[in-house]
Amino acid sequence: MEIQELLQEKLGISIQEATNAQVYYALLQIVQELAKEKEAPEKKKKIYYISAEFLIGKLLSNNMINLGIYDEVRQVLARNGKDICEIEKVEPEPSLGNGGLGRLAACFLDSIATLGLSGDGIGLNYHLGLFKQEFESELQKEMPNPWMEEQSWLTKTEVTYPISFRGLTLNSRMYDIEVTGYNNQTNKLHLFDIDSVDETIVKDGIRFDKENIAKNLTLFLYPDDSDENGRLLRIYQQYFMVSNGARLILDECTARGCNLHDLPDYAVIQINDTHPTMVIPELIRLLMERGMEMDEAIDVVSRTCAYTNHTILAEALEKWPVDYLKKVVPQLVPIIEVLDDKVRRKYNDEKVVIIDRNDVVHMAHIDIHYGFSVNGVASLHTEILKETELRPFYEIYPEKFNNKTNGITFRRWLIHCNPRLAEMLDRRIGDGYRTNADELEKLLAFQNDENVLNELLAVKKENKKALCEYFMKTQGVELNPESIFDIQIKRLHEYKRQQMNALYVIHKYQEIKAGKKPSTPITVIFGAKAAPAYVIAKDIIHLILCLQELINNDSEVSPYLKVVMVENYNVTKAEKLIPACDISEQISLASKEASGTGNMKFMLNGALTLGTEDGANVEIHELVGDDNIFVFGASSEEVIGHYAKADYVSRDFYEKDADIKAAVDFITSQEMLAIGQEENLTRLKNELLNKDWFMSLLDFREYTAKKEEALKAYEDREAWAKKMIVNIGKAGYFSSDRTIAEYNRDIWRA
Ligand code: 26V
Repeated sequence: MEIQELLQEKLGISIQEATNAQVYYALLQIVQELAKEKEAPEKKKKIYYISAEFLIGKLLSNNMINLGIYDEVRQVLARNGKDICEIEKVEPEPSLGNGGLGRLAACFLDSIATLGLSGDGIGLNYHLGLFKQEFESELQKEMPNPWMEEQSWLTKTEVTYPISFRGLTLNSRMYDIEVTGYNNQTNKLHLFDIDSVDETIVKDGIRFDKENIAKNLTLFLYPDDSDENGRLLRIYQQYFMVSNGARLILDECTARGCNLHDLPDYAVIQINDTHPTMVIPELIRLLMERGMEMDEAIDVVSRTCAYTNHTILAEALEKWPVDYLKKVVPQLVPIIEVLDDKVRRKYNDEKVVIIDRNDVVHMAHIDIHYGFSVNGVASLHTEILKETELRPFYEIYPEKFNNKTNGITFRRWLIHCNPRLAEMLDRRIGDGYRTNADELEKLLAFQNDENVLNELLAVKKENKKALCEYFMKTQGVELNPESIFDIQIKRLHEYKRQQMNALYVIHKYQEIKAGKKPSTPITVIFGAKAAPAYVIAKDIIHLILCLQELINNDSEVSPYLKVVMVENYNVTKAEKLIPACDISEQISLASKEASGTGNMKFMLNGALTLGTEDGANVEIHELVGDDNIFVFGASSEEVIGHYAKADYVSRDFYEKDADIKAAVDFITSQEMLAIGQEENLTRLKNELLNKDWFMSLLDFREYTAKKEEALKAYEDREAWAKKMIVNIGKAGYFSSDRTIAEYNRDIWRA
């Protein structure tokens, strides 16, 4: 049936008469039915990607693109006076992740289906996604972020398991979301839940009773873990996820004819960071329950599980006190003790033990000893793991370590979010790049073609205008599309150094006040959520919002410089911001950003990177060459050296550099105190002066100099457009199809 008829039939009234919401729900049903038809028969070996986060974003348009009906639907709607963008707005965004790690999981599911691999996601059905961010008096306020509706992408299944905790058994239920591949099969995302979650226990923003597990287990993504009850709830969530996952995997493999002794021939489990690590002892436990000897169970599980590390930040590497595990999942403790005992006997090295002398369980150590693969997410990151962070493990198991540089799905991050660019590419180089990302290289042939260069600049201009309209409508902020759009959007964390960018803004403000006006106006855009208990991160947001208020209302400065912080930054907003960006801020302290994936999205959409030699920036640099990226700052070796010698003193930089001093002092100036809170601003200033753990002041000079260079380069529009071409042309490497093909070649072999 034609789409027009299908839609009409579902609606029961004419498309013209229907509301946007009615059209959305009708399309949702149609897409679900079409997706279902493409569910592929399972192969013998199946990939299970288990993750606490799947930051899937809105699904309607993405699914329609993957099913090949997007253009037809858009035209049908347009013929009937409906705008597809308005229909998209009806869909709530499921924010089931924090940032890169969760979005990566979503991109990977897309690519697994697109490559025709048999592979599903396993996670949790959080009722409230990452909090909704509101700004009030220049401060972040956290509000609940519901996304589930009567009719949604979730399909309730009959799969349910009794999951036991100490003194409590809860019956789970599995919900499925169809994962469409681009012109290919449909796989599934399985999200586990309980029926008894009670959203009414949330009070006063996002506070809730952390002890009522039957009501709160899957209520929130990342409940605040700044107190013990919060941390225990995390363990409840993690165990619930992996116990359900493990049971599902065993049941499915058995149904496919597996006798459990040969589990590794039927399943491979990719453990996304340490949140799902308990799947290892849980699987061992379940296999023993089904009659397997412990040693064999350990061996079978070790050949089935593979681990991805996503960070080297010590505070993010999970460690649980044995006491916590005893309080929640006592059944796992004897197993973890045996796993530890084996390690101790074999290696006699305190650095690689599982339970340390303080009775704390190092989750990553379980993964490394009892998994068959350990991978980092960009080549620098993997090298740092091997040489520094996980060196004792690399010495034991060199063969387990491998690198899988992250990637992004081009369906969402080009075809959907930037239709103007996609249309131009189709016309200029054909649409082969949509399935074979390397074909973007064909664009490189146009580096000296004035028409193509102009066309590319025109596309960017249109995207910037669209973003201006969006800001006007949503936040009432007027932006100048003729200005340079300099964008930093990512989780708020000190290592990502939004504070260094804010110091640049202050510096620029001071220069303009002193009469040094930039020849092209600059718009600095931020978007970030700060973890609710992360005090300094919230202070940084406060600083940025105060600067926004001060600068945008200063008629002497605002024609040349504007600052905006996007409220409630999420996937949907990223899709609007990225196509409109000129300068992509990737300024983490070298060695700290495992990979970054925003950097890839910006590059693909023709923004130029201003960044440190960190994470995947290093690979972007290698691909585009020195002339097409703006690189600055201390190298990862220097930084690691500073930490080792503890010889970085931020105050020295403050005292010997007048610009740094002036910018830092400005944080608590009269102008700022008139707008902001003294407590927050003073705390932040003191942090920079006395600690500056992520060395913003160390790199500030080079950063401002490099940014000036980028702003200058922007003025030569033709030369800039050539750089854009090189960035887009070389972005093919960062397709998650490439990443997934590598996972499958080297790890999964499915
Ligand atoms: C988590 C937390 C939670 C507690 C507060 C401090 C903190 C700091 C960092 C993290 C990161 C957890 C792991 C993570 O999200 N890693 C990200 O993974 C992306 C996908 O591989 C990668 O692109 C990012 O560079 C990396 O930060």
